[in-house]
Amino acid sequence: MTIDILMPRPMLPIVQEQLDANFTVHRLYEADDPETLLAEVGEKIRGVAMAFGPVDKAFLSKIPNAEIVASFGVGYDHINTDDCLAAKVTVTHTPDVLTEEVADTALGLMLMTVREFGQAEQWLRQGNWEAKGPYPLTQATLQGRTLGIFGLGRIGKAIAKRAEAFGMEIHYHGRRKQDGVAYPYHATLKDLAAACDTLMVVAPGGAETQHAVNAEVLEALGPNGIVINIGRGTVIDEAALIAALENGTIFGAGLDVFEQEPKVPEKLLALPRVTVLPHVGSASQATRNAMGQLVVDNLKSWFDTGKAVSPVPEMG
Ligand code: NAP
Ligand code: 8YV
Repeated sequence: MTIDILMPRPMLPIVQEQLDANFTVHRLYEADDPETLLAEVGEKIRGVAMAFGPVDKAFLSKIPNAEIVASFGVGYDHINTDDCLAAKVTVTHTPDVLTEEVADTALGLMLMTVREFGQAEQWLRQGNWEAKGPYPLTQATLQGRTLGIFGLGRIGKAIAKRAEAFGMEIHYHGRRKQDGVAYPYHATLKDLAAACDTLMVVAPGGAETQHAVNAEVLEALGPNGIVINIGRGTVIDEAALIAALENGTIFGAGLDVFEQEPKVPEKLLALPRVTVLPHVGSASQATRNAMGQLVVDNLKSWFDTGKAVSPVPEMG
């Protein structure tokens, strides 16, 4: 007897092909009426393969026999893990396989922001180099900057390693000081911001970190301050960030993630020292395939052995 898997939205070919070969896959996005399909197949569903949520009590009530939600991505702020634990549903994610790729993107974004490479490229493409002369000298340089990392986890550490090679001094903030880490620790985010001029946000999203980077933190970062966000959009109060950039409270920002993706506020786009990327931190084919493979491996392992490969920490 085959096992029924729910796929609410399209996933990579590498995921679809392997799931089709091993399970019966119900694709909600192909149904004329997804709710009707869910009502028809909900009781049979034992596993879910997905990238975006929400996964909460209401969703789980429609798939009462589900055992596992295999999420594509390391961040799982779209999943209510308490509701999953209560429903005895295991949650898995895709850590590690994307760490180096996302750290590379973070460094690229930081360099682009500090040295205005995106704007300089536009200068050339729009014919200004020939017509008007060289791109203006950048007011900021990476040299001599101190990097404050908010969220010194897997990706944060990979960023720190790269930033050290660029000669940056590293500080960090998290919920606790980490054993064996020599970088100076700051017990509050405001203290971290005051100690650095470049704030790298790589903490997870969710209620605990919602708007942690607020007006007060930006004020502490100061007029040379540059914020880079490679973590989650919700961690920064976007309205406070726009105000801080408009008022010169901070110098610039580089953002891969936003509060209401794919919507990006016009006001942010209008600011001159802002670099924006469309959430591409892990977006190479090789890394996305590795993430997809881990989704498949989690589902196969769960139904073959009763154990998941990479459950989220809340699963114990
Ligand atoms: P991780 O290893 O779990 O690291 C997260 C770090 O954040 C930990 O050091 C943790 O330290 C800290 N942290 C967690 N909750 C916190 C809180 N409430 N307050 C303060 N610090 C907190 O995760 P990771 O693999 O590095 O991934 C980090 C995040 O990056 C993901 O959750 C995801 O949102 C984001 N991400 C984005 C992209 C992209 O494409 N832009 C790609 C991948 C990941 P403590 O436990 O000491 O607090
Ligand atoms: C993914 C990410 O693009 O892993 C994460 O947390 O943000 C990215 O790698 C995203 O999760 C895809 O849904």
